Amino acid sequence: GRIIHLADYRQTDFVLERVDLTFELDPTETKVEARLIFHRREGADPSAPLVLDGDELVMTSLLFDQMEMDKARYDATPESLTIRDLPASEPFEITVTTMINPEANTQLMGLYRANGVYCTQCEAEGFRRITYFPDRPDVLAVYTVNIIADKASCPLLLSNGNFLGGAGYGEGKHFAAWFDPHPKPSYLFALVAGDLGVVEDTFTTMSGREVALKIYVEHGKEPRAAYAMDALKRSMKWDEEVFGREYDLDIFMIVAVSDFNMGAMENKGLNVFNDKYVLADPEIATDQDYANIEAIIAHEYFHNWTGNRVTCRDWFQLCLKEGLTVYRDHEFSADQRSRAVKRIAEVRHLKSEQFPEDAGPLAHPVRPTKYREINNFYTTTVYEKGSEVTRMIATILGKDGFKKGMDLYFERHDGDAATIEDFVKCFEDANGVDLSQFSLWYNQAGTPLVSVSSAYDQGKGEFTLSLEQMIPPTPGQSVKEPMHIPLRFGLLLTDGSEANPTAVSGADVTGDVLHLTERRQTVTFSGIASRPVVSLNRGFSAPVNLHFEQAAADLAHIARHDGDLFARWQALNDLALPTLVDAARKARAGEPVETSDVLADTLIAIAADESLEPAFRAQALALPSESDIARELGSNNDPDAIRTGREAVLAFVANRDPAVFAALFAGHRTEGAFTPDASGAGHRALRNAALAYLAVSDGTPARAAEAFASADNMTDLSAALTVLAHRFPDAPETAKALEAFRARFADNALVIDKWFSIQSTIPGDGALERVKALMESPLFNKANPNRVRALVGTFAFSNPTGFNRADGAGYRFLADQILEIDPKNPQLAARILTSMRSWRALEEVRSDHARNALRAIAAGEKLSSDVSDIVERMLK
Ligand code: B3K
Ligand code: ZN
Repeated sequence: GRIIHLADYRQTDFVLERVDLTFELDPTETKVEARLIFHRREGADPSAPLVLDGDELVMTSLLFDQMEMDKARYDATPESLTIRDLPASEPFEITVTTMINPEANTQLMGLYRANGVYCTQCEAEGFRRITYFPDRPDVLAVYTVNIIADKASCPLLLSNGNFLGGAGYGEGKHFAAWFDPHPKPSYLFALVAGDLGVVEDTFTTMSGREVALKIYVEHGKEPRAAYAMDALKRSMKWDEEVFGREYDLDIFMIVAVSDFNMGAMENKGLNVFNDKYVLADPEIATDQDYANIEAIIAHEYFHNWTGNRVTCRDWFQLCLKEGLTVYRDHEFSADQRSRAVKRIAEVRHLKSEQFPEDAGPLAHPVRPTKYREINNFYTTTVYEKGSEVTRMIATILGKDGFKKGMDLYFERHDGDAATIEDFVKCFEDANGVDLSQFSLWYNQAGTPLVSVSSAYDQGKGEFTLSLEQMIPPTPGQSVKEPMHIPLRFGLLLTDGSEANPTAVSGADVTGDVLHLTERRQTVTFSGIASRPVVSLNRGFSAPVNLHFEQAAADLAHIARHDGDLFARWQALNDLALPTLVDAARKARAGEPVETSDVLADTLIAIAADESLEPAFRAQALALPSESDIARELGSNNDPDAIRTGREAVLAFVANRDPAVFAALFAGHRTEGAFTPDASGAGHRALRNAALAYLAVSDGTPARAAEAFASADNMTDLSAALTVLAHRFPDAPETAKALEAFRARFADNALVIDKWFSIQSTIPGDGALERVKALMESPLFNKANPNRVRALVGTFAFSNPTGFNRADGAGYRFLADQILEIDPKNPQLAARILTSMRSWRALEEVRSDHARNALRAIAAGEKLSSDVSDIVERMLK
């Protein structure tokens, strides 16, 4: 495919005034009639042709102002429709009819049919698989949609906006008409038809309008949509209270489908969801599932303003809607749950997913300047780093300043297709500030490294911090400018209180935020009576790597005494990481691993501290992961040595004081009816964290088997099964539990996905054979994206030792899978392939095998542009 550049953006020559679509649905021969009214844009070239996008389209008729179009005036190929000799200024009407085959659409882009349900996915460029269209986000129009379908198999006919009416249509068919008064780009179009159950509710908006809420699920699963409905109502309320945003249609619908390439999609008034993010009850869903549902329901709902009312001018601006909307869903979840615990989870995720992306061959700016395949830019950089950039704006401007900027953004750009510059300008104008240096965060890829050293002068009562920033080179960007890095901080004294400097020089410090803006800065704090311990980058105010050699005792001090709970977790993490890195190095060299008393004792003290919330203590107990250690090591990685070292440290902690873990395990069992709230989830998380340590000190599966047998909810059940499978893969107790789990949930696809994931992440050399055997299971279904992700995706992304086997068999297996999946579902294939994004950081034997596997993929015949784009960037 050809490379698209941001710099080449230009407006369309024609303005689309309105769209009327009529669908005659049929599993293999669906007829789509699109009536499009255009006029030439003022000032546009009067001879320019109209060029519409298509993708695998078959056109059966073309009318110009209701009359058959002269063949000499157009060219139609499956990829485009070009029409010439069009009026200079007056409006004209094009009616184009296409025939499409929803059953054969295994890409799950455009209109497809899975499990008897017709459904669409149009973002980013799926609408062009339905009809010829100016399929780009800056073309906004009002849509009317007529749907005609078989009444028995499709009693339900849905599209965006408000329902206009429906009736019988003869021959067992019926029709429904929908009208969406809000101009929208084609990527927000949706159609759903089928036979589904519904859960209904209402929401009264802040101005007193009643909105009908409907969640459609498979018949019989209605009770499992209750939590999603509750989350939706809380989201609607929160967006009114916090962002002043009210819903704007009479109806809001969510449809849950089981075959979906992603999490969910924010189509106007008609969100389509992967059912994994809708369906829950205590028997089938873990606390994590509930938290995900809450976050994704909120995210898609929040898009109604950040994405739909204000959309993106072009796909380079994707973070305008995604980064901002992730920020909004993060804030929502923080308000619904424990803010500090939520932040810890976000930072863990950012570091384990985004930091590696930013450090490898797929690194790109939050706002890229070029792409070959836009589907490959729905990345953790655009989403999660994009959210962090928005968070930094809020940190720099403060709560009120941020709110003023957001209000101006909605006021100025409602109905627009906007850019990042438009967005940033609103914050500048509303606050009278200059954010030009800050804007580098959108344009420079790579995680900044901030190196810090400190000195204390007792005589002068002065404390100095020397800071230096370095932004590593990334593909296409070798030289970087210094950025504006806002670092929240505190100066902790020995008694746990905070020092209040009488003066600060060398940097702009506002409140508790230090603004690092130069390449090198030395900051002096005066009036400090005794040596303070710096708690830096509190709340992870900037998404950077810090190199700050703080003494273990200082980190332990922060971990035990900081007033900021997040900072306590971060200090614990900083305390653990060097020990784990050293352990990995020793294991690699075949030397005995050194453990750390300070680390173990600090961890255990926090775990046992009943004054702290259990969810926080559970997070504290989770040592940095194998991939965290790999990232810290940076290069020449041996995943086996990393695991061996980490296991030794973990065993040391487990055996330090097993009585503490036993007490936590016994004391935090949730009794009575299950509720998915954050507090119950915290108790379960702490109990299950303790169980994982106890399995190590016990050395036998008995306790986990007992926990499995007595679990009365999916969180405890799957946690016990994970401990059994990962710690005692060959024990008869494990085989028995896995079989009991399979038998009990065989007819529940979402739970069987867990059964596959738990087994695909069992560490060690046997993993690949296990995964291959599971692929032969009658429960495996390679046509279902959730199932493929659960088994193949989870193996490649989350089983470092199993996947990165020294003989390269894991990579060869993945290459075969990618080549098999790609012709059917390129997006799924490309996404799973990104699991190899850190291959260059592996030691030589493994990286050679990985390169060969990537080359085998690159040599594949008829690769999709999705996979070839990823594999070529990875090999570059
Ligand atoms: N906007 C969609 C993602 C679409 C992905 C297209 N490949 C879901 C979301 O971010 O809310
Ligand atoms: Zn989104």
